[in-house]
Amino acid sequence: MEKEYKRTLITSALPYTNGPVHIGHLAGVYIPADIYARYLRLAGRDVLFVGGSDEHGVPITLKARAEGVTPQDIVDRYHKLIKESFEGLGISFDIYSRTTSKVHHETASEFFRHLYDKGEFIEQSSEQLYDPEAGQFLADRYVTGECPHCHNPKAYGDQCEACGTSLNATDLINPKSAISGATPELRTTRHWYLPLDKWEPKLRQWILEGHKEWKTNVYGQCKSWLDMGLQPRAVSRDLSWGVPVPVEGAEGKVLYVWFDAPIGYISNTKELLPDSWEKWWKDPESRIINFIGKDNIVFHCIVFPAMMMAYGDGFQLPDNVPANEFLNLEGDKISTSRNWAVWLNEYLVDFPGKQDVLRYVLTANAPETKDNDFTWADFQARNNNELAAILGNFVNRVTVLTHKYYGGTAPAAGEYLDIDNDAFAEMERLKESLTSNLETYHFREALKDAMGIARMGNKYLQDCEPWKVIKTDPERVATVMNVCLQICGSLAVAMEPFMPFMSEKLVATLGMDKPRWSDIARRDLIPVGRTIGQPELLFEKIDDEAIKKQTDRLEAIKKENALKAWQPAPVQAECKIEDFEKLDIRVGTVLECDRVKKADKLLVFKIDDGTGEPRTIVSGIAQSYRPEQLVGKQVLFIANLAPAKIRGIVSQGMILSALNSDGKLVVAAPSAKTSAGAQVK
Ligand code: B3M
Ligand code: ZN
Repeated sequence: MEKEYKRTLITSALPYTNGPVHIGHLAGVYIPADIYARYLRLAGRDVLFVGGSDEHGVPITLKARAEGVTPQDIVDRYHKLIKESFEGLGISFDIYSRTTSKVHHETASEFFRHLYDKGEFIEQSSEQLYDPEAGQFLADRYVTGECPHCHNPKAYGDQCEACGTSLNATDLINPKSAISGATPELRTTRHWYLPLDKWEPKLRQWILEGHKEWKTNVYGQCKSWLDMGLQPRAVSRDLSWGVPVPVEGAEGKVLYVWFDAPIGYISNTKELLPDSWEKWWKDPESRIINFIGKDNIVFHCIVFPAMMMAYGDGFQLPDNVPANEFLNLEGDKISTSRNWAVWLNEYLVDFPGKQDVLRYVLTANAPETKDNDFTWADFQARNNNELAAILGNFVNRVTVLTHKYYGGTAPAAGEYLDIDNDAFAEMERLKESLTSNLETYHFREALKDAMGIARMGNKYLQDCEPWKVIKTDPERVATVMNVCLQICGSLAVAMEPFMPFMSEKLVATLGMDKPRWSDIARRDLIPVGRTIGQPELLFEKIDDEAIKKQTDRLEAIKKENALKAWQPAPVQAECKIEDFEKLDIRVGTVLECDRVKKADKLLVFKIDDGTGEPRTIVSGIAQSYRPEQLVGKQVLFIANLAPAKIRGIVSQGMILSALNSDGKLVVAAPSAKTSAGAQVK
């Protein structure tokens, strides 16, 4: 039998405030955490759901530098944006605070100081990369270079995103400063290290023996870390942005962002409950669940637990860390720096009132066991074919018929037939499966169960055909409609964790009290005589135009990114002046220009080359120019190229053009009107 806990503390990873949150964050962390919190609350359990912004770390200072503002400006901007958009999506945090708060600085500082006083750190000097131009040490993302493992040329000083390896800045091949571009030099500096190796046996015991029930991706990553052997890890940095190291002689040093950020969970609990926070962290009858993405596993399962073990004083380790894999967007990795994302704040503007649709799609397609892909086509299909056609349609038919037959008052059920009893039994079965999937963090499956209630309702209604039976057996119809209303009521409860906005509407339409989990599958949830509100559409169809707007935007970003990534081709092997002089390049004026039939790349030109006899040239630039754009223009052409037959036309030369970064050809031309036939020297 699973242990019954008195209370559950749910945390969700603290997003960095260097950009807005996107669908990857939502699908991986915030929606699952919110579903779980909402479910536990409905089930009457004592829950605390803690979130907040992670406002330290190098990416924030780099962004500030790039914009010429202070790091505080950056975190203020994104903290506000992120907090508001979470609210907009109905993420039901009990507190959403930030790591620049006073409480957090004090808490993190005290945490470090306590470990320091207990002698839990190793103090060590080492050689670190230093930027002589910027006059500072280069921690983490301040350096880029080649990954020593996979040779990705753009690895960061703390991690290679291509192969996922976590790195030390000094591991990089050909390191470059992200501040000045300078090649860093090595200088000696002193730091504090947490000896993870000291905690290895305890961590092994706790995870590998004690938590075999963890998700395989989480358990597997922990096991491979532990099997590789743990090393001491530096917990301070030579930076100015962060929580200052609270030790004498540590000027210019701050806590490593991954040391202070998880303490943020504690600080935020403390900020909300200054007098009773400890019971959530230290009472063995409480349990802690950390919702995170897969790139955060090591910090939550190894580093933070080691910090807590070192701290002692009854701090409990997480009971589970249900980390998700990654969500891709239209087949490509989501990336803040490449703007390849669907941003929550923009979604809320583009699709007002459709928060539940995003919540639904991201849950139905959640990357629980493997990376998954979000596409706008799937988003539209799930809205139109599932939410509107199944769930919305069922509720709508039931409310319409209740108004039509009973003036909007819930009718009494007569004697139940098998089909009615089966409907309740099926709901009971779905409720059980739904509950057990929620308890074990299988939210995709849980959502399928909840949708199963709507599918079942549709089928029941279809099988019972009240619109036919009403003519012959109105009493039977009263029973059927009563059962249908109970199914609607159950849906309002079962869907609440996933789609709270639609649930709230449905609860109001059905005149229900505050829903409780135990209400699902009840036969008397909607009592006889209850006034049912007017039918309203829970989900509208989403049309192609709205989807095209989104895919066009992504298309434009893709082009922009290709442009940014463009680099000139390497310079060809050296040639002699004599080689160049062999080419006779001249100015010509375009007299005529036409498409070449059945060749979509070719244009055929008549060029005035000054001889009085028009010259014919075929050129492969039809995808960059329409013929009429070129008539009357001057071009440069090679006059002494051996004639060649192209599509039956003899081409006497070649028009010069440059291949632009956007893939289009641009015709080379003299900068001022020039005599036809003039030679380029
Ligand atoms: N800010 C990393 C991230 O957003 C980090 C999480 C901190 S959780 C304590 O991926
Ligand atoms: Zn790599």
